[in-house]
Amino acid sequence: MFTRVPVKPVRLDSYEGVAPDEQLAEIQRLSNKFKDARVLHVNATAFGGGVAEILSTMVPMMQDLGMHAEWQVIRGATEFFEVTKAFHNALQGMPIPVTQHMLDIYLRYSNMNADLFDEDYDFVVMHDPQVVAIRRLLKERGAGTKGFWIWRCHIDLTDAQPKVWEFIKPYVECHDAVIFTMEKYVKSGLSVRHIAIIPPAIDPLSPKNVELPESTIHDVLSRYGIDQTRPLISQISRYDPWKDPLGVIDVYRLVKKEVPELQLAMVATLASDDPEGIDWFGKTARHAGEDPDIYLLASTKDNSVDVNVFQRSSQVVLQRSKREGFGLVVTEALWKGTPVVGTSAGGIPMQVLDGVNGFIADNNELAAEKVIWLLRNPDDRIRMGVAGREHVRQHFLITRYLLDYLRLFDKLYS
Ligand code: UPG
Repeated sequence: MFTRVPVKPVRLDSYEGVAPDEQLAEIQRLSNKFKDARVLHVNATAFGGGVAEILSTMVPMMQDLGMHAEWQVIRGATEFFEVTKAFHNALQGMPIPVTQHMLDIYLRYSNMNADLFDEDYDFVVMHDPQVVAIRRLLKERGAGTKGFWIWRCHIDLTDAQPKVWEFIKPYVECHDAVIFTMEKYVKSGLSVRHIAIIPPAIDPLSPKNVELPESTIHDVLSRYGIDQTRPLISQISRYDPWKDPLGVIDVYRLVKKEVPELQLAMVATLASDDPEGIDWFGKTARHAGEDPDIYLLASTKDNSVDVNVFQRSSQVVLQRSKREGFGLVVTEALWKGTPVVGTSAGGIPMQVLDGVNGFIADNNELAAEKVIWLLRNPDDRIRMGVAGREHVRQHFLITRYLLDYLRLFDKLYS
């Protein structure tokens, strides 16, 4: 066994009246086929980042449907996570060198993790490149052959560096199905039995997304010293080159020329599988300089309520990503009725409908112009916020995501 992650129970009937009725009915109908199914989700970190966020709800939801669902994380040390972060960057298109030594480290840890796999499941869902090799390594030993194995790719592969993609491709192809967030991430020549396109989703009832009392909002903002009488914009994202934290500050500076009372909050966790986080935090802090209106937060523990507060009390949320598989932070902000000024990276335009619930702006000048417009037009901001929440309700709630998984399980069974 890898390391089991405990999850808090979730009841599906509590989503009645929040998620669309037809989704809930279809989940109940399909799940009858999978009562008692043994399902294992495996990823690299129990905390920090989008995958952990999704699994903390998806796994207990499956349990509530009667499945024996579990979440486990693989074991690894810094040298392994440095390599997997380099893979992640190369797969998102960064031209970084990948050496034989790095491939050796990757395979050594993957083999070590394969040694830990000792039970059979009906469905095993492996999340992201950190865990992609394990199935094939098991097969080579004549193990891990029971059940259906699914590889779930959370990242934007559009410009994947060929060397790294070609390295992982045979491992990907050892799965019975692969899930991508968008059609455009499917690499040509990939040979697997099932390819499913499933965008991720958020849990509307988690502490990160529920409505909050005014007193909580007030307390959190006061704790960080935010002036609640002045405008606030924020970006909630790991300190990571793909999230362009320096660009966020540049946009803020452009807006501040027109709106001098503006404040900026950047809110992040430091994930255990992301060794670059600290360096990028330092770079961001140096770029921010001495500006007292820039608030840089970096948490090493769950800060869901803080995230909730910043997403709902900012007038505008920024998402300046250069690559973004999907961007749960965008979904979360839209769900709270806050317009988002995003880029056209990856999954952002699926969520931010330009001029409807926010704006797509790829350069900093245009982004600043859109932020200024939103700050100066509160009625339009509210109208856009309502549209954003409804867009998420229809397409990006966890119930739809669960349903898509059940549909894939069903396809694999038949
Ligand atoms: N988060 C916190 N605290 C913070 C900052 C972030 O809890 O201080 C959460 C955030 O609320 C969100 C998650 O971390 O729930 C971040 O998810 P996301 O915005 O999706 O980014 P990544 O961590 O980079 O997740 C990867 C992909 C992303 C995709 C996600 C799920 O990069 O594009 O949406 O996986 O497929």
